[in-house]
Amino acid sequence: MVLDAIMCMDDELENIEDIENILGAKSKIKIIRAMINAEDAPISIHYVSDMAEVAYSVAYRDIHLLKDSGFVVDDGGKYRVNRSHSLYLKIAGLFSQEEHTEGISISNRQRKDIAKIWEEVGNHEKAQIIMHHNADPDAIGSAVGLALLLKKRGLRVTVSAPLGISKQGRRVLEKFAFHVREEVEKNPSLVFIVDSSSSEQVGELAFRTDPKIVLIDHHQRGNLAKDADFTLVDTDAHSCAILVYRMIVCLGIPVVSHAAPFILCGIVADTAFLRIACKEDIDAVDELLNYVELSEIFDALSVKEDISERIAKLKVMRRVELYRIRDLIVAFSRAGSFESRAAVHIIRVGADVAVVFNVKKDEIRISARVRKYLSSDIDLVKMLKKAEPLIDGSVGGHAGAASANGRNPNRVNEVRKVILKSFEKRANSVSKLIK
Ligand SMILES: [Mn+2]
Repeated sequence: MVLDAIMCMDDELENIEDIENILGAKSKIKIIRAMINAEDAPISIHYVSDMAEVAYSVAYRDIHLLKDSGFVVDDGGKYRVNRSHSLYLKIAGLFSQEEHTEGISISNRQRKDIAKIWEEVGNHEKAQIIMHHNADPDAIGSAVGLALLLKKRGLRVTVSAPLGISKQGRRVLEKFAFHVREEVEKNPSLVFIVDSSSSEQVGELAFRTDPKIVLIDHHQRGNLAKDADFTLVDTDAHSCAILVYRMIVCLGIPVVSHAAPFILCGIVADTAFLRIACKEDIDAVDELLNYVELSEIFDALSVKEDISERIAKLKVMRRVELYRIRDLIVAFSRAGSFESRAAVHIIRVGADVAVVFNVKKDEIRISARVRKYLSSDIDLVKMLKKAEPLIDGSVGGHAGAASANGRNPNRVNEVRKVILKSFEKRANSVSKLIK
């Protein structure tokens, strides 16, 4: 009777999790696994409960339920799996597929997706890989890793960024020397799209042929997933590069030494320099660091700002006006552009609250930031709201990062006073630190 549900869904069973979902209890899976591992030998309930690491009472209950459904047979007070049961081969097959490779666990569903893609690759002589607009290190890491994998299979591969490459991306390509083109092949037979979910991200692809499309991505499924012929999509993956790494591991193709710097750049960049990395990411990094130094990766990902950006930041610092309210440092400044980035910069240098004005002839933009640990305490949206009538405009954003736009640029001094007044609750004296 427990297996009735499995029977109904026989065609859809792809992995152990599917059976778990139907049975609803992990204990039954453990028991079936223990009994299949015992092969033909009839075993006692005690033995099953030991092997499956479940309580005796649970083993007793589950074995009797499994017996009722015919999957387990009573053999003189001991029990064994019924090998002639219609689901036996299917379930035993699923268990034998559970395996781990080099610390990376790849689900059966993904193994199947990878196998299907690899089978299709065998029908082609060349491949076109496409990255999203302003291609970042993860797009590049996955595209190059994939390119090396396909080249090893004997395909001619073109990697293209039709809508440009980010500054960081360009640095990765220069440092580790890989050539990416802007143009996309007109007559491809096989196209891979990486790290993208919607067609807007890759632009219009005017193929003259009707190529097979393969999508490899870690974002929520968008229209690209719908239109693709094959997909390898895992929205839990932190990077697209780790999906390509899974492909390499799963297929056992020896390209890791060449692909390592690129895949590492993708993993490191998309995990915010490993701050949000999971065990799988760290295991992959551990393996890949056999081929390249981590400092090389960090160096490739650190982008030097151009001179105009640095001058703009320094000018903003020169115009800073500081106020001290007990232990709080509040900074005001002016910028001709990039006021939000200027506010972030002032916080980084040491202020607790930064407000930057961009005053134009008949327009004003205000950007405010607060140090992260204070954002539950200080609500910048509320703070700027009080200035709305003064600037004849409106406020948007979040407690920790807000901005305001207005049509009246002439009352900046009053705006500053209103903002400082909002800190009065904290202290009865506000002292200006530096003129
Ligand atoms: Mn990504």
